[in-house]
Amino acid sequence: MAAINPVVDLSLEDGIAVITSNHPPVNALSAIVRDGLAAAFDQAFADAAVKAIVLTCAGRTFFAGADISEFGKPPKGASLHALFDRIEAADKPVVAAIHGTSLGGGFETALVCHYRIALASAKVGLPEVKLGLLPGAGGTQRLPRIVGAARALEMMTGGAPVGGRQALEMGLLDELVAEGAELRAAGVAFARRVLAEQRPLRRIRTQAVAGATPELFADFRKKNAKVFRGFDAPEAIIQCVEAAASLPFDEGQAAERRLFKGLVEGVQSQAQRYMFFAERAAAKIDGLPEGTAARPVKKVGIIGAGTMGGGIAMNFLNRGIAVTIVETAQAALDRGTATIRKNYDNSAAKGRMSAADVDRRMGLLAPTLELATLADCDLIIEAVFENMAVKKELFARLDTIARPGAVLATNTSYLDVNEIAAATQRPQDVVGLHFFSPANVMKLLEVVRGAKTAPDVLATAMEVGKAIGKVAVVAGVCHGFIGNRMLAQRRIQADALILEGAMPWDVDRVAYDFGWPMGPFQMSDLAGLDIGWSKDTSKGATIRERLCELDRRGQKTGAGYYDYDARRNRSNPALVEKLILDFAAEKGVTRRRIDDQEILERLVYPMVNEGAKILAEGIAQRASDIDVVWIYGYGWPVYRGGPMFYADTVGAAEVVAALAKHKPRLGDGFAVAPLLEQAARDGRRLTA
Ligand code: 3H9
Repeated sequence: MAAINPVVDLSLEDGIAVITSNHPPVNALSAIVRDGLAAAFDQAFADAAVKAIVLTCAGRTFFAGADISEFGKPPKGASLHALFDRIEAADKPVVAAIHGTSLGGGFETALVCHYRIALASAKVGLPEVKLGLLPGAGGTQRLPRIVGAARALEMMTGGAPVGGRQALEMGLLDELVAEGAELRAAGVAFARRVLAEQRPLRRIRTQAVAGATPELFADFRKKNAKVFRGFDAPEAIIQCVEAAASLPFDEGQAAERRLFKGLVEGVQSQAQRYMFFAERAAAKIDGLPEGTAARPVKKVGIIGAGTMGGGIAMNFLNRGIAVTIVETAQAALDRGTATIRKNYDNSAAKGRMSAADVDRRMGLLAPTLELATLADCDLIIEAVFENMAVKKELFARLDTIARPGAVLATNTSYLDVNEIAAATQRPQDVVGLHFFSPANVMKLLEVVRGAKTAPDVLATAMEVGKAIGKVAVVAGVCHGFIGNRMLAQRRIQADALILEGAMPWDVDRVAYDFGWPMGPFQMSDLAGLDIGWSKDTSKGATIRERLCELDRRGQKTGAGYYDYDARRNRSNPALVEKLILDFAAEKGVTRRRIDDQEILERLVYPMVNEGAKILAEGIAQRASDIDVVWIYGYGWPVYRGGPMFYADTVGAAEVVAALAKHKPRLGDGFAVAPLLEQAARDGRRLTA
């Protein structure tokens, strides 16, 4: 074996050249890899003794794509496009031998080879859309030539990879290699067969695109309008497939390159690439001693079988982890258990799982009224009423029940985790696990680190999050942690805006157009306006309270800020408009016209400001963690990269100037965060 460079090797096995890349962790096609591949292919093409070439990778995977960290930087190293042109045009067969995840540019590399074989466990796909990109190395032109226009559109705008067997059926692969077999040897044997049988050199570029009709594209756009809303990449991908179907290959590829360039230089892809790394950075905990091992979690206890407790339980049941769920009354326990079953039955009815899957999950659930049953649990999560006294009493009892070393978690959304921990004799074992509703769906998990939380408890919380498919972010103790503390700022401004002159639907429209799935008032209607409200104590001190007093308590009562029909279609009631106008008059507020720009600035910038405080106080470890919280917990549009990244795209100076302009209206005690002011003064970014 001869080293071409530190990451690429070339070896010759009786007329077959094997080119191997070994660039951990995922064989991204970085400059050094491209340089090595270009030189290795040069050598193999020039060597008369080489009759065929096998391209393979060492380590955990075949090329997982272009090196994302190189985008946006000055180009260096050999060109991928030039390399691809030479491989495809070669007069010797080139076989890609794939294992692991062959994605994006990695799969495009395989697509320029004349043949592709893969381990059955391999996955292949073009996920660039998730980075706000399109497959920019010929993928948009080659994929439809293999799988047809319709399937190519689905695959590239969805971004999900397909497994080996399915890829074989779709014609993306020529042969599957049995698991356990040696892939390199299989590649060499395959190449020999190609030579022996004098198989033609298959160049995908010469094939036609099947099934591309004008209606297909029109229907596809229409069908997906809601999912694609706000994103640039899906439309660019559709245009590439149209080009593949209507233009000669080289012209189609030129269109692809032009559209790729537009995306890669645009702010959306910058934001989505930033989020790729932000999500991975969030898993890293500052100040954790090296080698801190998580505690094993095989059995979980959950206290509270309400919406939250039930949703949390489902996460574990889905992963085959046994759950004991505790309630105080049989009726509540039965209701909670029935809801879990109903959710699973609904999934089964939609074909997402089998009846046996439902039974398996329900078989792992042990409902009980006895708190003492939790004695053998490794992790106990409290999801009861949001009341400090109740939680403290519960944790004091848990202290006497839980086995030594069990992790005791609270799902509180706002309360002081240190105070809850202090109710036990083992504050080091207490941590916050803040799930977001619906807890079985939302990806975010805020892991709240108490002052005394032990390092291995924190590590356990992060591991558990990963095991149940969540994106876990560490937060420090404060009222509302990262997400809800910032949300409160948006809430304050939304309420002020409707008092000063806007209507709820104006505010919601601006929020929706910004990219949120819904605005603050729609969100309130969905959650219920009566959270924390009671008829007996209501003082009618806010618009929300007045709505509750009219039994307009949100969607559940068919009315809130909006009216809802039986199908939950919204309309803007004159009654609410009058209620707001009367309320404002009563408070002596002279209403004025508020433009959309002011609405947007007042919804978003106070959140950014709070984020800067959260960062300065060390409540969040890094600015990107705040963005991860907002993307995964609150539907912040990922193409805007989270509030802190968004502020950087606007510029800290501009944010500070807008806050100064609105200051008289931002509420008593509103102060610009020193960190934000500093960034504005120094022209620095908030995110790295
Ligand atoms: C593209 O190809 C464009 C072309 O069409 C056009 C070109 C002209 N680059 O996720 P993990 C790092 S766009 C750089 O934790 P897993 C990652 O940051 C690309 N770095 O592992 C992490 O670093 P750290 C299309 C990358 O086993 C480490 O590797 N391809 C890249 O859970 C481990 O990653 C994609 O979008 C990369 N491409 O999952 C695939 N990929 O340890 C993106 C990973 O410092 N990658 N890293 O935190 C993935 O989906 C997953 O990483 C993968 C492995 C499934 C491969």
